[in-house]
Amino acid sequence: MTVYRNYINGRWTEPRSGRYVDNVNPATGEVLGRAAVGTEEDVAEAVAAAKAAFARWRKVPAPRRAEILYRVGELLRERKEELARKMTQEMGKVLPEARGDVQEGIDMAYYMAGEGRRLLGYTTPAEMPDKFAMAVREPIGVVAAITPWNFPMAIPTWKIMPALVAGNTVVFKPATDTPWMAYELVRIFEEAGLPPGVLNLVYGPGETVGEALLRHPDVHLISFTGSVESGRHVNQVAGAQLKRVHLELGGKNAVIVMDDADLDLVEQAVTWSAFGTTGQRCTATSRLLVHEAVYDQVVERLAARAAKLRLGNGLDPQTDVGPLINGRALEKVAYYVDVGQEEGARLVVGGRPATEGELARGFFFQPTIFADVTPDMRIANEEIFGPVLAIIKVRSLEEAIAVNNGVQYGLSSAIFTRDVRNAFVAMRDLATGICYVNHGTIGAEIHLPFGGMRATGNGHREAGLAALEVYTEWKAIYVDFSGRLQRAQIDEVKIEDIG
Ligand code: UN1
Repeated sequence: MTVYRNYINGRWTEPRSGRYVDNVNPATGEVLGRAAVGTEEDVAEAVAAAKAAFARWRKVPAPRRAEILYRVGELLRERKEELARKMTQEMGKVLPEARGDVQEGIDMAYYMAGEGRRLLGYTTPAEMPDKFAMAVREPIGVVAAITPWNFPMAIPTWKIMPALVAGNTVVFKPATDTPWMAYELVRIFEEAGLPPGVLNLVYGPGETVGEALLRHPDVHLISFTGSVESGRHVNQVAGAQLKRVHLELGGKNAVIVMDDADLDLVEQAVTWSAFGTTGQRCTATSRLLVHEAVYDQVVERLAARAAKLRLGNGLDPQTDVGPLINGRALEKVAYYVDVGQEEGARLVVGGRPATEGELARGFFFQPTIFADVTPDMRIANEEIFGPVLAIIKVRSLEEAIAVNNGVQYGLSSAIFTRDVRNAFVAMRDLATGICYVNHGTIGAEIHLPFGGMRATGNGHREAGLAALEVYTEWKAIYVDFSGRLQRAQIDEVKIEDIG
């Protein structure tokens, strides 16, 4: 059994609490390891280490910083299979998806390693003669990366890698449900040659360890992925201290199915994006807005397909859908199924925990579809984060777009159509940060901006070049080589004086 300790200033250290919690396999109930319960003192030590390391790390040439990230990418690639197997045990997602999660980390490592030789700023003409002007990117300082359990490898890399290549140092607080992946990732950074203090790891609950990071005056940037409620709290506490806050919050993503859609493709794509990762992606499809002309057909096809999905341990190649992450998640999903029934939606498939045989040991819930949902129902507005799809009938593209945009979230959306006009209207009018045509709502690639509008975030984006906007700030530099006092906006530049 592995014991995951905090990693502070290049050393694996006991938490000050002396306490550890079990890391449980959500498919079997087996205890996989024990994770440190960090304290405020551990956070203070980690922040102090990150602050001290920043003084040097910010001056290491970015291409050199990038070489370490590249090496991390190589190590992740070599260990992809081993890491994926561990991830499936720790988090439950089926093995091919766990491989994909590690792959996102590899992709991000190589992509951000490339940024080490770019991190582009710009030069621009100065308005006075014999004067040079440029804008360069600077690191911000100590970054707190607070990450969720649903992409336990990918999301930490989305935060840590751009932060590091830009010259920041990091304190990483992973989700309590996935300490193993955090441990493996930090070990790989250590092996790749990252200097002590540049990346620190503190385990523990949000209420204590997370809170201490929000409040610590030497933490300059909080990057948080999680619920809207927690995100609001992060923003209030850290924002009040004028820290930079980057938030990736919930989703209530919809797929629009038009009357001219390829329904075979819809069937496959929606099943994948609604029930893949057991619906536990911020990008998961949780609403399906179906044109009335194909409504009955789509409901019937999806229900038949959902009923055939095989639940089980994600290591078993026969399994389509793994467990939910823990008992609280199972209760939440069951609660929303009750809510949907009370609201008058029609349960067409699923609706109960799955407890046959071996499944009783884990947190399994049947893939569930509600039809005849109306846009005002709670199950059409609130994020359930489980295998529950709400199908809503619409009469036109305009109505579908209005329903899509009518929720508080704006992460991902999609349209299935063969009509180029429908596609372009949807691309223009869907109010989400990510938009797909003829593809479900999941599966974003790491070199494009990732994030959402309205309550999904606070305007920042993860991944892609957009990540650099989060992890750097601009410095405008003016060099006057005229040898005299030149006052911008005041002294007139006379063309005849120019020699
Ligand atoms: C998430 O659920 O928070 O786009 C991230 C996707 C994945 C990432 C999801 N690449 O579905």
